[in-house]
Amino acid sequence: MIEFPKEFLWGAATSAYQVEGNNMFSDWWEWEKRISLKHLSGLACRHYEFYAQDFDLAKGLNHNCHRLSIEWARVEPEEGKFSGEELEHYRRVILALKERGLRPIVTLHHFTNPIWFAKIGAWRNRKADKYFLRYVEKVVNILAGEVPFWVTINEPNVYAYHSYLLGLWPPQGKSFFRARQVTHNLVNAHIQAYHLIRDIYKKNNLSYPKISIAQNMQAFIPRLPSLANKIAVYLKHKFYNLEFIEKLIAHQAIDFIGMNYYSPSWVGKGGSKDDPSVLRKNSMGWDIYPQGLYDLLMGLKNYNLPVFILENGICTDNDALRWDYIKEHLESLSRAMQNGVKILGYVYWSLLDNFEWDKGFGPRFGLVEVDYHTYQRTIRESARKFSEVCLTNKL
Ligand code: IFM
Repeated sequence: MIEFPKEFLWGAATSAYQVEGNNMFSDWWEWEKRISLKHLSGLACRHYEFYAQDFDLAKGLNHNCHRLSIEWARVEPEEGKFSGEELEHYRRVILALKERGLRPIVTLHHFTNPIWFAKIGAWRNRKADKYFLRYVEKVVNILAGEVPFWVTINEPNVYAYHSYLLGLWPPQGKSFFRARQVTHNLVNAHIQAYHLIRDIYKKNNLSYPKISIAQNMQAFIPRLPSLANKIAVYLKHKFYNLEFIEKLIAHQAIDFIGMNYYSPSWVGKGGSKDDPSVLRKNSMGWDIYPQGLYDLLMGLKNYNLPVFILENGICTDNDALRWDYIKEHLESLSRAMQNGVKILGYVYWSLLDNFEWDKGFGPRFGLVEVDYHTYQRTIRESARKFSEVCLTNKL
């Protein structure tokens, strides 16, 4: 039996655009329609209306924290014009979490932008950080004191690659230079937001919250252990997984390492003794490799910062596999803890089935199933098993 520390944080995550519905001032909304995406986000899970019921479910599942994001485009639908009503909505949302004993982990940017910001070049604009900071200031002024964990930017590496290098997400850029420029601007925006958030807490005599990003990390594995493959693995790990985090550490603008882990990534040519074809897969074809979580966590030990798993999850129609996935990743996590890695908590992606970006509503990541015709929620068996771990701190 594995035991986790008493103060360990357990929860699940969502992001505004993927669950709220009707985010019509966001760049994704406009883009989905323009390119005629097969499945439009539309009403998503109607979480904007049903957040209280959804938090009841999380509480009933013994979660003690919850991660969500604020939709910038709702709060600032037109440049410089902030919506008091939407700010008040998010204040109610955060209070609803707290009333249920769920500690809020709040993300300020999770892939989507206001349309007006997209029109001026979004994160390529030289003043992107200034626009972002103005929004951050409004939100944090309203929520300071209620939020113990802030995540400024979700998966900056995924965002930069998908939107500016691979051409998959709006604005469908395909330029290495642009992806680097955006990464640079995101780093700057985070550093300033970090200090701004702390200043606001200080001004209000509040103890400092913990601030980070949620960094997507992949376990890079060489197909054959050749020197060339090992060098490629080293470089990918350095630039994809660590670069952003290291810059924030160098600027002392990070309190913990927020980590999102899903799967490994095979590097180089040739066969492998861990042949990817023998690994189990999620419904989008990503390999399942819990050892990768352990390896990555051990690699973070030298930074001397606590780690918070802010996303780990599986899309599958096989709920027994979902539980195996959770259990095996928790085993890896516990092994890393026994070997000296300090871990604050584990947040499963996602509380609800939701809009999986360009893949639409097909992939089912939820602990809770969503019927997209009736919007009825049904708790999955894996959620109940996970809830036992959350209650007892034992696996
Ligand atoms: O759904 C996404 C989420 O928005 C960011 N992290 C990965 C998840 C699964 O692809």
